[in-house]
Amino acid sequence: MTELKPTPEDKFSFGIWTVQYPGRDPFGEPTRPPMDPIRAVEKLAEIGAYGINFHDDDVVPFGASDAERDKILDSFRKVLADTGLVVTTATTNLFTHPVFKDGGFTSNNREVRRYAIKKVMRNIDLAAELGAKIYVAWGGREGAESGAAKDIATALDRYQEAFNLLGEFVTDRGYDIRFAIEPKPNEPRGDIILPTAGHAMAFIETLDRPELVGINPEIGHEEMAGLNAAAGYAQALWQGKLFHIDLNGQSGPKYDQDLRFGAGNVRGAFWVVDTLLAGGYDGPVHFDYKTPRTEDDEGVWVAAEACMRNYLILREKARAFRADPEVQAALEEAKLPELAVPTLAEGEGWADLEAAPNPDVDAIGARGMAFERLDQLALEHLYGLRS
Ligand SMILES: [Mn+2]
Repeated sequence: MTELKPTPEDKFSFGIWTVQYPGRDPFGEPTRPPMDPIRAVEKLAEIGAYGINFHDDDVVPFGASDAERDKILDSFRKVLADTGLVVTTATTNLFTHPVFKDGGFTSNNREVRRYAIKKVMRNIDLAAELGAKIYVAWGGREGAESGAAKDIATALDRYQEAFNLLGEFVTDRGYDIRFAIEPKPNEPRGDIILPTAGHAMAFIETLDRPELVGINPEIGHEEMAGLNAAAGYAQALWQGKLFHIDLNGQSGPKYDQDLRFGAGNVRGAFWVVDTLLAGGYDGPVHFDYKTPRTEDDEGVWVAAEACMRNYLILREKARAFRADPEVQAALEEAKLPELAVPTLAEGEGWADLEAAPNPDVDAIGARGMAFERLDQLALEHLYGLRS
């Protein structure tokens, strides 16, 4: 096993809120003291992170005066310069303050919608100045708990209006920034609009500037919906829409566990890494998780380092899996190369197919697909029995 030390080429990036999370949950008060964003950045640099992502309110407290904001941002810029950490990504908090109780872009209250877009524009200005290339939009409060409370089609009109306006904003300002919508099925709302990667990608195609908008799928969010996260990542790559990723861990469809990457569904994590490598994803390898409230400050940094370490472990295992001659033979046996052959030959049309003889369906039906052997080889790589 090669040394599992993060390097800048790995592009590991963290939401600073991950390490700042003080352990507050719906049933209990924080178990850790607040963490200053400056310390979060310094420590992330120390453990080998390459970049960071932040919500406006993670750095500048909500409601701070302009003078306070300027002062805080000066020290934020300084710590970024001192540590060399890259701001890969930024995002807006449209969920904590009670004003956003019914959402930001899709709140029934028009004043809230106008304020939400303005809040995003203000932080995009900062994001652009700090060099962020991706602006994540997690609409956690865009949704409802009951049927008549939200007219979904009309709410989608407003969602579309917001992204069209923001696309115009970054274009007019000349910013090199693209948006990444982060789907989630529920929590904190009973049901959230754009609940899965598929819903989000379909929505994006309705926008004025679809090329400016992609998705930021989070492993846990896809698995909360009972979906295969790797398959969602694969489709996003296939559609050219995997603008950003949120890696974490989840154990099946239940509340949003936000475990460190590599915990929870380990097999799912292995296939996500395999998918990212196969698809040539080259954006930030970003972690979005919450250290459980059982942990103290030391545990926070154990979890942060473990995210990167687990990615490096799984990357090594995925590469070894793909390079294994037995795996290559098993892929052949399972007809994966044949899937890459177009169904019709060049020059053929439907009429040729109509005229073609039927295959020996009974013989084909009797033959096994040999997927079990292939999957067992993957598991043996994952379990450390092959390398
Ligand atoms: Mn989550």
